[in-house]
Amino acid sequence: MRLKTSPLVAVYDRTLSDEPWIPPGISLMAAEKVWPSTRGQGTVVAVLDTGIDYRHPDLAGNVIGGRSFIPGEPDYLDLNGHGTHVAGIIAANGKILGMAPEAKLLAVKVLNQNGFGTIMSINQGLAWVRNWVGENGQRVNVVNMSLGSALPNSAMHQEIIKLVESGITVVCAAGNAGDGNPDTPEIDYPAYYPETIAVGAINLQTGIANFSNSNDRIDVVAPGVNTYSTYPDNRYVELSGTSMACPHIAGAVALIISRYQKRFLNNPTPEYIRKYLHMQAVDLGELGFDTLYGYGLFTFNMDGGKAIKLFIGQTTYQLNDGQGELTMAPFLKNGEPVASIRDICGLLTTGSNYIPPSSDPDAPEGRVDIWC
Ligand SMILES: [Ca+2]
Ligand SMILES: [Ca+2]
Repeated sequence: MRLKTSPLVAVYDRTLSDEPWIPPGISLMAAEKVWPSTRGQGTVVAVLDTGIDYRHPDLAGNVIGGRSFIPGEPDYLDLNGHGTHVAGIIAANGKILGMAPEAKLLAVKVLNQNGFGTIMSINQGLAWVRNWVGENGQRVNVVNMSLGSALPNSAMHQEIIKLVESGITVVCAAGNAGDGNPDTPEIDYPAYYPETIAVGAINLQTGIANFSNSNDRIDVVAPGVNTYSTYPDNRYVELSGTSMACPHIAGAVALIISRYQKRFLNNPTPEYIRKYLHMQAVDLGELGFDTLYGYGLFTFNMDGGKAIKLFIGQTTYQLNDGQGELTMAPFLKNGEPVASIRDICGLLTTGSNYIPPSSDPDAPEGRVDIWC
C-alpha cells in the first residue's frame, strides 16, 4: 500500500496575521456560508494518514486523540507532513481555517514517516476507528483516507463495509494516476469501493487536475491544486493531490452532519450524505455525471439555507421570516404527516422534521419543518 504522491509544491513564508485566514480552496467550497449555523461542533473526523502534528498551534485544540499502528513509531505525531496538511484542511483553527474549524480530529497513524503503510496497519486502524468511543460517548462520524493502492484487498473492503454499516462516512482520495483523459480509467482502492465517497481534484479555476483519476465511481471533486494548509513545526505549505481534495469533502461532511444533528438530534446515514453531495454538486465538464468530475464540485453555494414551516391543517406557511399562503393545507395521512411532502424532501435531499401537536401554539395540529 503506497501513499498517493503529493509533491511539496512550495513552502510559503507568507506572514500570516493573527486574524484567521481562509485559504482559497475553503472559500471555493463556500464553507463560510455554513459557519453561522455550525463550524463542525459535535463531530469527530478520523484521519488515517501519517499522524498529525498535534503541537501545531492551529491543530492543537482539535486533536482529541489518536493511535499509531506503525511498528517503530509508537507516537501518532506526524513525522512526514502529509497527515498534518490533510488535518488542517479539515479542521485548522488558528492563523488559517479549515472546512470545519470546530470538528475534532483523531490521528490514526497507518502510514510511516516515508508515507508508506501496510494493509495490516490500515485494517487495524479502521477497526480501531469503528470501536472508538470518546470521553463523552462520542463516536467517529467521518473517516478521511488520503491514501490508496491500485490493488483491491478483500480484508480492507470488509473493514470498510463494517464502518459504513455502523454509520460512518468514509471519504477517499480518488488517486493521482490520471492522464486528463475521461476514457482511460484509473482505479485506486479504497476510493473505488462502492461504499466509499471518491473525491477527485480540481484547480481553483474548477478545471480538472491532470493527475486526478477518472473512472465510473468518482463521486465529487474538490480543490486539490496548490492547496494551503498546516505543516509540522508551525509551518504552512502548499501541496497538490487528490489527497488535498479528499479532506475538503471530509470537512464538508462534518459540517453537514453537525447541522443535521442540531436539526434532528440524530445522525444522517452515509447513504444520505452521498446523495446530498451528489445532488448539491455543481455540474462541471460534460453534462451530468462524467468520469472526470463525477457529479461535480460540491459546494455550500447551492445550499439555499431556507427554512420552511408548514402548519398541518392551515394554509399559512412561513418561509424564513416571511409568510405565505398555500392553496391547500397540508394534512396527516394514516398518521404520517403529509406523505407527499416527505417524499419530495427525500428527492431533494432536504431535511424535514414532523413536530407533533401541542409543542407549538401556532400549530395545534402539528407542523412540518423543512430545510433546503
Ligand atoms: Ca483517465
Ligand atoms: Ca459533469
